[in-house]
Amino acid sequence: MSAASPITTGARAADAAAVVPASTFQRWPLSDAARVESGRILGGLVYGWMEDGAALPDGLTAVPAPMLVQQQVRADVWLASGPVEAGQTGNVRWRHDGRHLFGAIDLPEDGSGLEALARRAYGDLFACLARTGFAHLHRLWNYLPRINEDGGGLERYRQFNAGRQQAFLDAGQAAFEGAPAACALGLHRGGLILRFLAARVPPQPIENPRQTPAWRYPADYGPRAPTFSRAAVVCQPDGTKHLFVSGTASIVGHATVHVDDLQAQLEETLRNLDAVLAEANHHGGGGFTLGGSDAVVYVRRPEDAPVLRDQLAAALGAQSPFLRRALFLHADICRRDLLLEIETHMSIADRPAAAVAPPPEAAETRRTTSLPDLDDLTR
Ligand code: 3EB
Repeated sequence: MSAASPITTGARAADAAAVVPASTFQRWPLSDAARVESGRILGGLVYGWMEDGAALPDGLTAVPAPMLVQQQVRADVWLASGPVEAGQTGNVRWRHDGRHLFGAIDLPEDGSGLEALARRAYGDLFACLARTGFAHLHRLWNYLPRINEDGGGLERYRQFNAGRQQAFLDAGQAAFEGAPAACALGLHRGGLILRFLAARVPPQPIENPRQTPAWRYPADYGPRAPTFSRAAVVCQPDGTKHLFVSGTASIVGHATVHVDDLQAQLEETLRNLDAVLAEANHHGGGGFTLGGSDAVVYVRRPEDAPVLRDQLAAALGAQSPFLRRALFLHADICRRDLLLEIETHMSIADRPAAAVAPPPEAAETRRTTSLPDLDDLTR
């Protein structure tokens, strides 16, 4: 395949890796990601990976939540733009290529409570950034068990928020305006799981005019506000642009809307995603589209996944690129009354051939979209 030719449907990741630009997330079946030459992967997240302890390709880290609707494990792979240096700072395993740093923390609960655990994890994270010189967080993935349970007078998510915000303040990092894009989900496996992407240049924080900034939520949602922006736009010197849209749900202002109404929560979430994309395009020079992005749909009740899939098909089209690429994962959302949350990300390369290339799994995804595998939806 010549370097200029677009990636055709059915191309394998190892071939794709030869032509796609580095420093963008590429969504592949794990089996394809495993074929990428060792050392070319900076980092990434493997969705649906439930095999504790089994080895993943260097740099790839598990998100141990079951896939719903279709079952093949998927990886969002960030290719390195040069030689990778790897190390460990405290509890952080990190890898960088001189431009980006991908880090991972997996901490078991030790009985000290989630506030202390989050503060310790984030303390190590910021120590890692200080040591390596990647001062700016772009995207954080937060996963914690039993997120909606009471942790001794305070919901565990709220304890987590307290420890997270304090660690940002301890490190002199932007805990309010300018916070990174993020998500926070409850998984049914693992302890405190953090994944993050940092760089030497700051991202541009994006807010949603339909929603109160999360860092300004009133105390009804906990003593310390969550620490994230609605999205982050990053413009690279080489012309590549990235958009990371945080977990987005059925919240208007600061209130959950459409309690117990799955379809209405999805519609409100799509309105919020549209609003965030419009802001990102306004501040980031345009080109970001929902259809061009790789989403994860987190679903509280597994039986809702095929319903959401059908509603997305009705709203966006059964063959919509968004739906063909989206992953559905089983997770608890950080407010008890939320049934779903959608996050997404997109890169725009300055190489148009790569930017418009379909993902290598497009044909397979189309097939599962019309013929869903519902095996793991039955409890
Ligand atoms: C919300 O809008 C829904 O605590 O890092 C979304 C994204 C949510 C990130 C976080 C929480 C977080 O408040 C929850």
